[in-house]
Amino acid sequence: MSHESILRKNVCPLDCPDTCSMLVTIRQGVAVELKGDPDHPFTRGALCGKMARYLDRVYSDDRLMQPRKRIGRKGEGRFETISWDEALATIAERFRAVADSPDGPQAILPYSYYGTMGKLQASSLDRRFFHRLGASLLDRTICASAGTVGYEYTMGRGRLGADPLAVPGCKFVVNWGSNTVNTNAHLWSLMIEARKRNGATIVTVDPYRSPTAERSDWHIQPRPGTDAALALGLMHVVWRDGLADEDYLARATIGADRLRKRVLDDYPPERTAAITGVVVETITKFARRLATEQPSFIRLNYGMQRHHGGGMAVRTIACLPALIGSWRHPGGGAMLSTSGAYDFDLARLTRPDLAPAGTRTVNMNQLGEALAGELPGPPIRALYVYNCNPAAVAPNQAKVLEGLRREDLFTVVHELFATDTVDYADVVLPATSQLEHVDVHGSYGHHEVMYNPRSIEPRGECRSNNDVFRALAARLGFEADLFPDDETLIREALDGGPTLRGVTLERLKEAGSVRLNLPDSYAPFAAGVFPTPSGKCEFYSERMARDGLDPLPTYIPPLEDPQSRPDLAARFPIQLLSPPRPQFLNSTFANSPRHRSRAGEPTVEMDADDARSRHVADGDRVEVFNARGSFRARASLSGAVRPGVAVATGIYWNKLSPGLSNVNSTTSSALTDMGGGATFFDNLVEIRAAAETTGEPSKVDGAAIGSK
Ligand SMILES: Nc1nc2c(c(=O)[nH]1)N[C@H]1C(S)=C(S)[C@@H](COP(=O)(O)OP(=O)(O)OC[C@H]3O[C@@H](n4cnc5c(=O)[nH]c(N)nc54)[C@H](O)[C@@H]3O)O[C@H]1N2
Ligand SMILES: Nc1nc2c(c(=O)[nH]1)N[C@H]1C(S)=C(S)[C@@H](COP(=O)(O)OP(=O)(O)OC[C@H]3O[C@@H](n4cnc5c(=O)[nH]c(N)nc54)[C@H](O)[C@@H]3O)O[C@H]1N2
Ligand code: SF4
Ligand SMILES: [Mo]
Repeated sequence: MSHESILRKNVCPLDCPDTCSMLVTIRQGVAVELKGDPDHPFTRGALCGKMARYLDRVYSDDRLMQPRKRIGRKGEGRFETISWDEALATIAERFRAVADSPDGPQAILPYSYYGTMGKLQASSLDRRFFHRLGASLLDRTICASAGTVGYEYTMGRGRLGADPLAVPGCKFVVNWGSNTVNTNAHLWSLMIEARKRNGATIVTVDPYRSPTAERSDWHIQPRPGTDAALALGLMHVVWRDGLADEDYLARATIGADRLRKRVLDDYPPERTAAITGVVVETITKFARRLATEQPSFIRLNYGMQRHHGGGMAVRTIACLPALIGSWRHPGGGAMLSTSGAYDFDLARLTRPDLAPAGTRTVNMNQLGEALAGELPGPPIRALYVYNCNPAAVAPNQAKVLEGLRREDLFTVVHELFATDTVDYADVVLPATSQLEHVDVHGSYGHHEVMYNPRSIEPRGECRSNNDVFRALAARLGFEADLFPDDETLIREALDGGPTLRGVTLERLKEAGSVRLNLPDSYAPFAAGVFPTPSGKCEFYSERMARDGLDPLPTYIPPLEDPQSRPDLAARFPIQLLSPPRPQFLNSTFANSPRHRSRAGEPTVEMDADDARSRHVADGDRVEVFNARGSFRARASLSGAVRPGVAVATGIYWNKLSPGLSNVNSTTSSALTDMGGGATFFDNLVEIRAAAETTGEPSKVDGAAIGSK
């Protein structure tokens, strides 16, 4: 038998802006090595520590290998193996029964996010299937929708921004609500290059001394959720001190006079300092350096979006580069996401036209409310979860779990592992890993299109998302031509707009990764033309006025903040942030033994005085709680937060956590000011010392996970 190795290029499927190219060595049908691809222009041969061990995950004994049906109570995780034929027949029969009942097909809810970012396995035949079925639509708001809407009001369609590859040419680099070191590691490398090459200063604006803040030259530590106020204070200094780029302002912006008046009247540094907790000297110095040390670059990320005023915060910060003229330079300006640069034909892939007119939309952040029947429309009687682990990641967890526990709810979960969500399924379907299915990827952190071949055969009886939707469509008698093979879908996706011209499946298969049709030195707003209704950067937005929002940038306080809610803070005085733990990708890897041992137990970082007054010492077990719920963690007094703030990084699985619940038992399902986004970080809690052992987590690698 031949022992020859084959080398394939695959794509990291995770919900991470870097979208790395991976070189996989296959020997006798088995992937034996996986490493970074040095030829990839953005990721340049390096994988992060999480994905370097992806083969452990692909070949894990804990993989779900066959369909299963529930034999225990919901949440217990007891199942027995069934055939695909029985699984598909059961689902088709139940969906048909619900669709034909007086509640109609809208009583069926798909629930997914980006367990894989692949265009095919994340949003193609799944959408066609549920549209054709007439199921409720899902608004996928759990991550990025507040900032997306806020940025687009200001900057226009496509959320275009600075070219990350040009960052090494910058002089002043800001991580604003971004833990770039861990969440966008390859951009961090380019920031370090800017520091080495130009002596660039790296600044991080974050209430938490994150790994990124620690490695930065300057850490600015505002109170959570006050970023818009800080940005308005910066604008005040810029205008007051004559540092605005008047030529760019006149040519490329609309509403500058009104904004100038507002910030000069309402946001003097003293008031800004009182709101943000950042001292006047810091505000002044930050404004002056950002304006004068050009090109300046702002990596705008998700930290500030997970507060009630998150959309307005992103919009407000997005006005800064136009005020100081940094869009003139390659690399200058701001970057939220590069995904809008991809002209994929998404409508053709997902076929929204197949959904009956007037179909209701459910906001995914309100899964608990939806399952409790508190939203308009028919009750949810069937739920189909894929690419997502809502029992662990969705806010207001107690309510979500209460809904998932409903005996009259028919739940399907398609997964690779027996997650917290799987434990509530009636039918569990085993999913393929990224090496076992075909896909095509864009990115939200660079400008390459990438092809992911099937490099190994599916393990066990695993099937890809698209394969399952093809099979279900056939069982329900849907038109076969709506559910073609994956290559046809890739060709349809690529047959899009100008940035994809010349990007073909053949080229992708040959090269693995192809740059979008964009100029090499990409500076989208150098000429001062924006894809907004006015053609300008909209400091004043008529559309916002029409949508009932303040048309000018403003500060919208968090819903749960001692300044805006002293009554609530009297009971729950601590603002809790819960960004990702570096070793996990959301809740992915939280069951992988190596990742877990590196991540350690759940922790909550607290201020030392806050701890002392609660009789808590470093390393003590504590309970973090509010009216919504509680979880357990070890106190860490590392000096990373100010008094009144705490950080519990996640996302741990409930069943693998001490106390059997994670941070989302405390988070709120209130929505952001725009975009219907989640407010995970807008969360007042109290912390108290807890007994050392209460509630043992399930074993990590043994039979206690799920039914195995
Ligand atoms: N290792 C790793 N990488 C990831 C992920 C992961 O789970 N693990 N998740 C991926 C996904 S899905 C996403 S969306 C991105 C998220 O990546 P980022 O955008 O970096 O988001 P977070 O890490 O959630 O938050 C960034 C920082 O914002 C801070 N922050 C919290 N509140 C505020 C605030 O009010 N103002 C400011 N200025 N900062 C605030 C947090 O303390 C945190 O350090 O990362 C992706 N990359
Ligand atoms: N408290 C708090 N909560 C948060 C966040 C936070 O910062 N704090 N972050 C939020 C953010 S930014 C996000 S994006 C969400 C993410 O939440 P999720 O989208 O749920 O992300 P993951 O936890 O990574 O779970 C994805 C699941 O998809 C599965 N999967 C992977 N590939 C496939 C496939 O091909 N097919 C199928 N069927 N399944 C697959 C994986 O095994 C994994 O269990 O969480 C949100 N929740
Ligand atoms: S998680 Fe992000 S950094 Fe890590 S390999 Fe995947 S794309 Fe690259
Ligand atoms: Mo996300």
